[in-house]
Amino acid sequence: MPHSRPPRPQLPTPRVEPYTGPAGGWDALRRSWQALRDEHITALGSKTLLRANQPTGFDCPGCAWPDKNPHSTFEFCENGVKAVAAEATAKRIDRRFFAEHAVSSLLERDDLWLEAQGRLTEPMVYEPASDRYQPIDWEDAFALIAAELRRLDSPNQALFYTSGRTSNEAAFLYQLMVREFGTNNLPDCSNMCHEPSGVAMTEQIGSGKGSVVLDDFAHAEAIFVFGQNPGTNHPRMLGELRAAAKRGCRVVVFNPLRERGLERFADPQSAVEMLSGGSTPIASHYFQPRIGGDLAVALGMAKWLVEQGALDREFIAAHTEGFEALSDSLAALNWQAIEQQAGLPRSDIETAARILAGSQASILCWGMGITQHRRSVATIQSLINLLLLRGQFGKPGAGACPVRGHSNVQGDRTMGIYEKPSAAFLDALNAEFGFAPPREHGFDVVGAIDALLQGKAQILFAMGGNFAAATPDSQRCHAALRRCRLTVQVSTKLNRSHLVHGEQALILPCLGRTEIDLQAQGPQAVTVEDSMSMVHLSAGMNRPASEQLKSEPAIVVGLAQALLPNSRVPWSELLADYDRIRDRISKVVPGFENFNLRVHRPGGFHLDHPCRQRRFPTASGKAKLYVHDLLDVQGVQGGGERLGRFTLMTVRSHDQYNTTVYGLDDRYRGVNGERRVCFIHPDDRQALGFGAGQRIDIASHWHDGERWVRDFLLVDYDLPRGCLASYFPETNPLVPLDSVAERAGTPASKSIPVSLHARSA
Ligand SMILES: Nc1nc2c(c(=O)[nH]1)N[C@H]1C(S)=C(S)[C@@H](COP(=O)(O)OP(=O)(O)OC[C@H]3O[C@@H](n4cnc5c(=O)[nH]c(N)nc54)[C@H](O)[C@@H]3O)O[C@H]1N2
Ligand SMILES: Nc1nc2c(c(=O)[nH]1)N[C@H]1C(S)=C(S)[C@@H](COP(=O)(O)OP(=O)(O)OC[C@H]3O[C@@H](n4cnc5c(=O)[nH]c(N)nc54)[C@H](O)[C@@H]3O)O[C@H]1N2
Ligand SMILES: [Mo]
Repeated sequence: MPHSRPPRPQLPTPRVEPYTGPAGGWDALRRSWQALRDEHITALGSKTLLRANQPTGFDCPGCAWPDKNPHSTFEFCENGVKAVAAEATAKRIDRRFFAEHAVSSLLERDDLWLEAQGRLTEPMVYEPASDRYQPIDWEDAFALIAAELRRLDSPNQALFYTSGRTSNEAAFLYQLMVREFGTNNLPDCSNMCHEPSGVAMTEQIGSGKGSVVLDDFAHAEAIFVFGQNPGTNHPRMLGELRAAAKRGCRVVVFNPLRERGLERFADPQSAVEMLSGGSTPIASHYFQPRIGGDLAVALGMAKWLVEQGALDREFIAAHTEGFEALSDSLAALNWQAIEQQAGLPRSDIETAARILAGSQASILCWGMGITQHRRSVATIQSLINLLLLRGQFGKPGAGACPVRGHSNVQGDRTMGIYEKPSAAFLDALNAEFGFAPPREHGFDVVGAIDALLQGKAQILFAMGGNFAAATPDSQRCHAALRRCRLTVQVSTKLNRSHLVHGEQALILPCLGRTEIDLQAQGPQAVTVEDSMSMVHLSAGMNRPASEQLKSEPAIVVGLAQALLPNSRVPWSELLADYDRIRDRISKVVPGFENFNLRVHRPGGFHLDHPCRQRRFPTASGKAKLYVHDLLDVQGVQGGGERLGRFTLMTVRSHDQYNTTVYGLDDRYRGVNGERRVCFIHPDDRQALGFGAGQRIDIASHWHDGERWVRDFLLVDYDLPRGCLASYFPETNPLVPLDSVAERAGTPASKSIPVSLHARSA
């Protein structure tokens, strides 16, 4: 029945019951096995996993947490298994699938169903008459894109998005092609993720990257974890936290929501824990501020440190500037305002400050709970102030640790995937390749959507990712995509961005990390950079999902040759042997000297971080103590609970990788068989007159009107009053396009002002 509407999927009845076990443990192993079985790859999958994060294997396509060195045999976790299984799946989507399903019918399917169809196998082009994707030759696809790009009035009318799985080699070639074409429009997933960390730290300490290495976790006396859920998103980090907790290191958590993984963990890699049924408590202190309350927490902690004189005066004098102004502004702050904004009593904030003061080696980790707010840059700079006041740079066991998301998101930036490249980077490109790269800065993700809506851009080319689902304000973003003259998606799996497309649309299927990448000079390895600036090789060993797949570098080269016939870049030569790409990288990107030599050593190499030597490459050569005030937080919060207004944070469940939905369960939060849930404090629910398990609609409130999502299940949860949590991407329609982090442009998807409403019949 090719033309009929899809049958309504048989959804299991949602089941909500609090999860009382530890994170990890046998449940994690069971769910890993199930993931392999669901993808029909129990044998291949197990073989594949033994090569995950090994010196001669591939880099896990899951998160950016670094590998242990020396490596253990099993360098993966439950959610790494899901990511690998999703890529190595035995399921395939071929031309018959696309012939059978019109795009309009696929649009009615949910993300779980789209993902479950399997790997894309050949290039496809959209045919409006039949509303279907049809096969197209690679050469024709490249010619079509090149022709459309050349038709533009200006290269700045094209947008080139990147998601963070793209390798260093592919990213370097990609930005090279885009800049030779003539634009810096290189928005990326970072814009929605750790952009505020980069902005804040570059201004403050002269480097946008984290300063710690994995080994520091073994030397820390206190580890602070702000706004991050490692049990789900960086499970291997729990191994580090567990070891630290076991030797008495304080683990201090700030998170509005009680996250199981931060409370207890049974390490599947520990035979003793697994066989004895034991587990290890992780957090020594678990504080639940209100959403967005971290700025007040950081200011309160700093106020206490200064007032108690618990300072590293030598470090402050030698390496920082701005102490007087900071201490004056902290003295003027009153505790009542701090407590009110933080949603925590003064005593809690002082307890945390006392732990910091008593620790000679402190690490500060943070994730999306800190970056996806209007005042995230101010919050991060206020948190880094704490490290500076205590001299926590340039010694073992201390430093800043923004925990990155995608496995190579940090490397992509290093390779020049950035809409605001530095002059020095562009000069180096110019010197090496002999063309004048454009100097005008380009659009970030939010700017790109805006440019499409205003008709300033007409073409979107996406190297991976899922632009239509990951971005804010879904309705406006979809309108923007539909206005495009051409959308091109380089992808491994079917997703919403193939269905919400431009007038013309292409799907270009590519190899994944686990697959053999065969080029003219033989099988190739790529490189990636993890969250702690370790650069290492990654080589797949599975047969590609289809003979027609191309590697990302091959796709860039194919397009570059069609688009830039007079280019002096020897594209085919570079593609034949990725060592040659790395040689070019070593001439353009600082820190990559002798790249091939160093990266072929087992474990790769570490990119120097100046702050580890107490060098702060800011204009003055000193780290800056920043003054930020508490103003406006209340406004940002959307009015407070008394007005029936709540602040909603959009988070990940345990069964998803960003927009890729693997299943409908969120084990550690006790939710099964449902993703349209809204976590709420039981007293708030009762005050609104709603029953437990009632379904409601959610409206967000912004200066330009209301946005709605409907039919969400209310789930009682341990989080502060006035705060709500739901999953992304289901709630992305609620995030206003212009509600972004100040100076970083990151959508404020963790602080959406909303109200809850009974379902209209
Ligand atoms: N399995 C899996 N792994 C992943 C991903 C995935 O989707 N699935 N995504 C990858 C990517 S791209 C990224 S960026 C990372 C994301 O990893 P995380 O940063 O852990 O991302 P979130 O799930 O968004 O969770 C944010 C946490 O912040 C808390 N939070 C929200 N608002 C606030 C606040 O105002 N203050 C504080 N203190 N806490 C707050 C939430 O309760 C939640 O625990 O994970 C990466 N790894
Ligand atoms: N409301 C809300 N929105 C958010 C967030 C949030 O917390 N709340 N988080 C934000 C964050 S932190 C991020 S990083 C973004 C993520 O945004 P994106 O990076 O754009 O999204 P993903 O879901 O990671 O992309 C998944 C798709 O990538 C493709 N893919 C997978 N592997 C490969 C590969 O090796 N090569 C290629 N070419 N394609 C591949 C597959 O087709 C898959 O469908 O979302 C952001 N959006
Ligand atoms: Mo991310």
